[in-house]
Amino acid sequence: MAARLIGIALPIRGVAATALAIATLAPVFGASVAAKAKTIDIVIEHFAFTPASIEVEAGDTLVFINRDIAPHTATATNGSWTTRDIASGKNEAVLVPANGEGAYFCKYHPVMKGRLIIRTP
Ligand SMILES: [Cu+2]
Repeated sequence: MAARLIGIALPIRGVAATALAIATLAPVFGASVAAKAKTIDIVIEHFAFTPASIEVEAGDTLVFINRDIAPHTATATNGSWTTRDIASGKNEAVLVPANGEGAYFCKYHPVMKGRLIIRTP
């Protein structure tokens, strides 16, 4: 239960500060993709995504690294993108879609929340 409470507290911190930026930038244009797409690691540990909020560009690759015992996913709240199930100790990569939803969660543990601030390249 303690782990779940930590999972709630961590993601919420960054959300308020970035809410305005997300509201502005959420409709991403699909025309171009970054010339130099990046690979960005997001660690899942203690039932939380770290960093909970991160700036990315369409075309970047996110690698979710599961350091928990339990399986997790990273799934857009509107279903526009998702990882496969990420087993304990495994990684799953997902491409940041041009028109993807920034808010995401774990479908097995919906209190686990993260946010992508998706910029246009
Ligand atoms: Cu989970």
